[in-house]
Amino acid sequence: MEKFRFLTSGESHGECLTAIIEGIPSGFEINPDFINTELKRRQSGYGRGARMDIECDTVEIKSGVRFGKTMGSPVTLVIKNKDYQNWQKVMSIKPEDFTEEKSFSTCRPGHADFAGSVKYKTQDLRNILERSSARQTAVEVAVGAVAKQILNRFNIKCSSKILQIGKVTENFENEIDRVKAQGDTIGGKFEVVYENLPVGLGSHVHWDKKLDGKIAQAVMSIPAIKVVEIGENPLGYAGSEYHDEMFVENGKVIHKTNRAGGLEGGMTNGEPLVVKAVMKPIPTLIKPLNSADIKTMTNSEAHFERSDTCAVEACTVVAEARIACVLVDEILLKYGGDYAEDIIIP
Ligand code: EPS
Repeated sequence: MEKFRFLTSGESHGECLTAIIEGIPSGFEINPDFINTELKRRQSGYGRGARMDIECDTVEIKSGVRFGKTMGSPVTLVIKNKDYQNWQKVMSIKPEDFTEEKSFSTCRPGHADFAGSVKYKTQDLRNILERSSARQTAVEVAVGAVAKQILNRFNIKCSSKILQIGKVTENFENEIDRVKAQGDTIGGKFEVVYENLPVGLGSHVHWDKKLDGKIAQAVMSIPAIKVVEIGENPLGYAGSEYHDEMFVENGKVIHKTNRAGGLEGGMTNGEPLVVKAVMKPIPTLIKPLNSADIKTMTNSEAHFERSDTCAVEACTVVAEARIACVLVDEILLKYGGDYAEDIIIP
């Protein structure tokens, strides 16, 4: 992202999560209540774990907003980890506080533990878990909630729904209960839709400017995502069945179907943007899988810490947020502007 950029920091059991957003023009209304509503959405959903009973994610806006509006300067967001009070010793920055409490060396298959331990040369997998945990997505949702408030000015609206949990397309809660009773976890498929986008966001001229590619990267890099689709999966369709025919109605070009999911040639085509994604089952399992202990180099059972049975609902909120950030960036790239009124979408 070139115009709307952000960096995040923070560990799952550290003091707080932080984001600095750069590139927001002045004059956009930012309401922290809306950010907190989004944070609550991420925390809820059937199948979440015990950590969500501890946290009550609330944003603190530390810079860049004055009297309810952006100032053009970087916006800093902070979310405190309530659980930090139970982890202060384990997460201390002081060398004299060294402890092996909560350290572990048996990798969780499917998580970042093994590759992270080799890459960052540590036998204490706590150092990898802390940043690879999906806890990080809380502050990303806060950033996305800022982006959504920018999109709101242009009447660009978002919705999402769960399509599938495991193999089940209805009665999601029953399926989550069934899996939970077995000490297991389950993934699923969801859909995010953005409506009222102008035609021509993105570009066909270079691979790295194509909006489908940018969205795929933004969604694919959410923890546990393995598949991203735009519109209908074309497998099995003939060309005549798949492509959305065009018509002119009331002097406007329209599509009566939207199998392309609102993107043609890497650009928005005026139809709703439809993004679907598949989340794998969370890899932190109560009933551990066979794994390797990288300290003793012996076969061992994977590390278990409390976990969610299913976080697909939370993941839809994270995907909404990631896509919102990409869309704001595209709008700023196409229409420019240093203050809100300066940005006019024809
Ligand atoms: C999460 C917080 C984490 C996990 C979960 C997501 O908290 P804790 O590790 O203290 O239980 O509940 O992350 C994972 C299960 C994972 O594998 O990354 C959150 O805030 O969403």
